[in-house]
Amino acid sequence: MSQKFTASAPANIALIKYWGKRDAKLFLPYNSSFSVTLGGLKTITTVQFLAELSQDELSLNGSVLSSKEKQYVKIERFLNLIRRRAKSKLKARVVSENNFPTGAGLASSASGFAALALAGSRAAGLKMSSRRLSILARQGSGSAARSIYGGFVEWRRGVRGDGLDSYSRQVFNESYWPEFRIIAVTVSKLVKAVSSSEGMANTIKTSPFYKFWPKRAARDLKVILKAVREKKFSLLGEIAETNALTMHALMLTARPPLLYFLPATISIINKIHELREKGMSVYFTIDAGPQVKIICLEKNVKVIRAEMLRIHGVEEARVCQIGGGAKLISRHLF
Ligand code: 2P0
Repeated sequence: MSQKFTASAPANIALIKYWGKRDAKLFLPYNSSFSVTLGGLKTITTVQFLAELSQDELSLNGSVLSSKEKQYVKIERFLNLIRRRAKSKLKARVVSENNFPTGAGLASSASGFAALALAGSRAAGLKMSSRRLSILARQGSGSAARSIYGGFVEWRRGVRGDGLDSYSRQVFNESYWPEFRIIAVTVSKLVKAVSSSEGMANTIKTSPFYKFWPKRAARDLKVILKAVREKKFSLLGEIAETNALTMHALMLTARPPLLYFLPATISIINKIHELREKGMSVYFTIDAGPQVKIICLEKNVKVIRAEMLRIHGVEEARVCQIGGGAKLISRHLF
């Protein structure tokens, strides 16, 4: 029997998107990406390896996963990476909970695999550096490589074939920009039809414009790093918004086309542009789903949130500050 470990890991939102794997098995991206860690949205996961188990026992948000489910297979494969490294054959009991509604379109695989990497590696007797944890988490879900750290985070694509140079680093910590806010606006709680993994693969294969993406993302990353360093909020917002729209433009040119927007998504975009025309510094970003994440400053949160809640189809608008990184906690889930 191994010791029980529990980790908490945050969700993150990419300001420069990760879109496309050059190696699908190792989750190696074509481009580096950049995110801000979301305070208050996290996954908590407890892991214990036990001799009495004949197979992994996984429970997510209160329901036990059957070994046939896609999610079970993904997590089992990830636990195998940890077992291989720890030279262990023991099966694990894993209980994991998000403190935000699942299926609400707020990325849960990033926080989920970051928490599992930390709790799982420690439960297996491994003590890994943050860099190693980022490399491990990446192999559960690419964006999880970024959820190891708090604040502003860059995931460098790396160039090696073995992925050992494809990990995240913290650019600035969570106290760097106290006025910075993200408002997560939910327009649909339905689970998306096409997963990010499938969407990426399809875009690479069929969009004639994908070849322009890695270079464009690299240029955007350079500019946004400078904008963060100099605290130029409007420049940061502009680049983030354009980068997200460029990613969606690629998706639209895939065959079959990938359209993640709902009518309310468009209404929100229009409202943000209207507020901007009136002089407010407010921007948005959108992932592979219909929800919108608004990038703004604390002084404008009240007005923006009220405007959002007036839009037909908007279900929720959750205000997030910049959050801290993954950490071990003492309150176990079993
Ligand atoms: C991102 N997304 O940078 C991008 C932008 C969605 C759009 O990372 O296939 O769940 O598991 O590596 O990390 C969501 O995709 O994909 C994502 P996999 P993941 O946040």
